[in-house]
Amino acid sequence: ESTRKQLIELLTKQDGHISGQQLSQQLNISRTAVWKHMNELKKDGYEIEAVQRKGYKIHSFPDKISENTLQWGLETRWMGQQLYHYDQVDSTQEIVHQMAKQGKPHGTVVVADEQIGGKGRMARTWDSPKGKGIWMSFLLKPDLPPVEAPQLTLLAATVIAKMIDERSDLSPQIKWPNDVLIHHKKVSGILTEMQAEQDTIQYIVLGIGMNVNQEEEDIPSDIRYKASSFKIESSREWNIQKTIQHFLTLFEASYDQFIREGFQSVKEDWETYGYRIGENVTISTMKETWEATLLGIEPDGALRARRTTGEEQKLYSAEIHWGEGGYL
Ligand code: BTX
Repeated sequence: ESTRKQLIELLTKQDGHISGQQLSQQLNISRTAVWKHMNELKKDGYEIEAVQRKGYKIHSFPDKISENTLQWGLETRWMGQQLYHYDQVDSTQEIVHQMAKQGKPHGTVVVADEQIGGKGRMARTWDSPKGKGIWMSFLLKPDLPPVEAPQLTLLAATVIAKMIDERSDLSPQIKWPNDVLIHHKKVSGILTEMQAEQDTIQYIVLGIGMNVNQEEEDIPSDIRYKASSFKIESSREWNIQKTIQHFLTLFEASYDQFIREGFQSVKEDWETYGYRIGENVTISTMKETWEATLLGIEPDGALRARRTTGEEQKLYSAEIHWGEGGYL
């Protein structure tokens, strides 16, 4: 693995070609081993030119995602240290649930190019077309009481918003609890599923869908009015591997801080991206629907709102909407 890394470094540093002889000397491996590594790299989507008597030259890095390319250059300590990539799955959530039962560690990540049974919340579906987005789930084993699990959803939303913010000129916003919006359209969703026993969390499967490179026509027509992608909103293609790696790095740092310092650190970040705070909206729960002003989030992540009667409320689960078609 480290030979491969060094090989890629040598190829990248060189302007022209680098001979098999030089590579074998510098890496301290046989010419045959060099050749085998080259074939592996090509399989992973690296474009490498081989010219007789001149040697090798790297032309492009892969767009094709693999476990290797995702882990290469990933500078996390625990997040994604075990990482699995699939071309097509029903849902990455299901795979991580199975892995949890097999005893896979905290921080295990599953990424798929395509989901044919992508899940949203409450039995809704999540459209996950091939190669157009990031469809991934992680296994987390926090030492927290089950009531605090929803805070991880807010944490994940904050990390997605921060990642978009750092990689573009866009201004992402978070609609409580779990939608990330750009220009008022949903570009990402989060699904948090928990396995708990009385007072302890056994594990959490945190699923994240990010619409990255969809064009207008890749988005199902019935949700086009409320859904978008990073590409549509920024008018450029995004590198999916780098976006995943950036996300995992930021997630690890935020998660560690959250565990160390509690929700306060997340709350501050969340508030910089909070959507429609201070505005009038319609709130629905299973029982009723009413008008309210969004006030912000509570120290525990619950939503705070004020009814038109003046009464203030703390909400742990609800849907927020406004105007016509404002339901995301
Ligand atoms: P949600 O229930 O908040 O949103 C689902 C609703 O969003 C759908 O009913 C539909 O109206 C709309 N929608 C469906 N697909 C998309 C899309 N691609 N972009 C924007 N809007 C859409 C949000 O649920 C939670 C989504 C989590 C998805 C991840 S992907 C990896 C992991 N595996 C899996 O099966 N789910 C999670």
